[in-house]
Amino acid sequence: MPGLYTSSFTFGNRTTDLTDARYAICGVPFDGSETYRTGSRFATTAIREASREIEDFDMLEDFDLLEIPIADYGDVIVSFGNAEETKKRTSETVKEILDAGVVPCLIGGEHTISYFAMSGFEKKPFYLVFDAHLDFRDEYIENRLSHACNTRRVQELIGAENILVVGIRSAEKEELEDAEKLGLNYITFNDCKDIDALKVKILDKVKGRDVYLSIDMDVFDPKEAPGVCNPEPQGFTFGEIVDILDVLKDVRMAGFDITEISPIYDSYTPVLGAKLINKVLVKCSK
Ligand SMILES: [Mn+2]
Repeated sequence: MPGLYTSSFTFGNRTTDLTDARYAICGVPFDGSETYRTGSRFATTAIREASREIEDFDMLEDFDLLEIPIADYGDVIVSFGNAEETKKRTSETVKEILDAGVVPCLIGGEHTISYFAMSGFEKKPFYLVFDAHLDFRDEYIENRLSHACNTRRVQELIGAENILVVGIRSAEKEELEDAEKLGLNYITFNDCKDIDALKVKILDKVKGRDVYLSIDMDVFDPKEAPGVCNPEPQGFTFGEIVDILDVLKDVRMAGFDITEISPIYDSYTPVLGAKLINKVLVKCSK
């Protein structure tokens, strides 16, 4: 516990213990397979720093975040250059959080940490992922634990029928053929223009289910979130994503992550990430 005039460097300055929390923030500063703009390992610190500057009261949602008990469980000690060991450490940390009856909220790091986290669930939840990229390659540059293969690895874990990918605007022809062959549910960005219709489509898959939510920050328009590892033109505004997150009121949140922010390219995107975490928690609690 901090003193009278000191604070601990935690998400939102929170000091709640894991045992008293409903949600646990946990960083995974791993960016070992990044293929373009690296530096997502610095996002766990940058997002915490930004979170400390955001009001606990969400005026637009008329909701006080202090009503939600949130613990900061620290960062996984990453074994750089060793994705297998990092997977083991991340999945075991997620299991620790789940065993305490708490919902894990992971901060990346690259998108691969999402697959690492899903590996820690004994009872696998539905996987709802927002991403500009399909990430459905079987391997990328001889690396099966590449961030370009995240959704493919999750599919092997839980089956394509338990995944919905939203906002896709980039994929190889072969990835799309594999996705069709394996029956992967995905909604391209062209089919995301009508937000109300999109919410209906998402709820059709997730309503009433245990859901793990994964947000790759490159699903946003790069004008909104410039500090991402693989920027992809077009994409959602922050307001649109907040609107879409209304679907969380009708699911049981099993866990979530936000990934792929590289703060060295932009100091605003971590603010967007921190605010997005707050919005997810508020939507789940209303
Ligand atoms: Mn992506």
